[in-house]
Amino acid sequence: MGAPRHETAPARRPTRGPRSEGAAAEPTRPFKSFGGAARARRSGGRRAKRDVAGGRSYTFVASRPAVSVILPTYNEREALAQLYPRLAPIVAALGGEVTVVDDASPDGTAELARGLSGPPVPQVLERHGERGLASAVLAGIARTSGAVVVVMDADGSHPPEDVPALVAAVTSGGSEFALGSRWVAGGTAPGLTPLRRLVSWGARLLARPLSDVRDPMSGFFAVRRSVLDRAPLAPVGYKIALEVLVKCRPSPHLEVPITFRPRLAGHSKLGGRESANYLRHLARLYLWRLAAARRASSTR
Ligand SMILES: Nc1nc2c(ncn2[C@@H]2O[C@H](COP(=O)(O)OP(=O)(O)OP(=O)(O)O)[C@@H](O)[C@H]2O)c(=O)[nH]1
Ligand SMILES: [Mg+2]
Repeated sequence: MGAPRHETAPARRPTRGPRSEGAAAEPTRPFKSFGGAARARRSGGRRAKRDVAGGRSYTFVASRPAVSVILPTYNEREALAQLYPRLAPIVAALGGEVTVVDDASPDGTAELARGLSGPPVPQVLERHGERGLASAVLAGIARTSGAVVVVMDADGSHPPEDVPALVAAVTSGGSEFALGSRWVAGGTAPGLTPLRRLVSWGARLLARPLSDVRDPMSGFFAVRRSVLDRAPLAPVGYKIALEVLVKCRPSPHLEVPITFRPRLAGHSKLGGRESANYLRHLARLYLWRLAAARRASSTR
């Protein structure tokens, strides 16, 4: 078990969508380097170091993790402390890593995260002067290299016990994208109040023409990293899964039933602003779809 890896990012918005495994160019991202390990991840997750001892030469190769789990956090100190001991062994069994992306939470979430033990010990990316779930997730994706990316909330609503099923769906299961879903057979949402159910129903209705999934509002998913390179991702607000579904068109994709739990501790950051962001996001996705249809018909 090594020391916790962490870094601090200055306030700047990522300029591009996430990169796929094997991409060779250096990213134009404003993050301080992790050093050799970071360069190794960016260049495909491999680092060769030669060490000569007693006339013999050894080569050490750090392999790319199979799965990169991204945990965006804002004021989740207490919830993360409860979640991580459940999540870590599950991720370790998958050969994965965890990256916590915290936006300088006043409650000291980043500090707590840096003290979490593994394996895997989480990487902590702390952003200053920037807020936003979507940009936090994209920053986390850009700083990792696992062939499969898992995105989940850090408040315990998304059960870590469901991570293996999502990952299996995109590895051995043959899907490109697997969505943790509350609204397919076997899925439930005891964590939602009647009002939240109603809002969720309306929001799903608005997204219906964009995607055939039953739970486009879900923020719990696994995706093959290569899928994320198909389009520039720039979601407004919370709904990253919908952005990936519409712009990257993963095929086949499937929904895995989950039980959406009440948050373990702390408070929701979902408010009126996020509802407005959702409507803006939907409008952008409809325009994207329209432009894609026009491009397709003009090339015919
Ligand atoms: N880095 C970062 N993470 C955020 C931000 N806003 C929310 N999050 C995290 O994103 C996840 C989802 O946010 P929640 O507040 O739980 O939203 P929600 O799940 O829709 O709402 P509840 O069901 O009421 O919990 C949590 O892990 C939050 O800590 C943000 O601005 N920056
Ligand atoms: Mg939540």
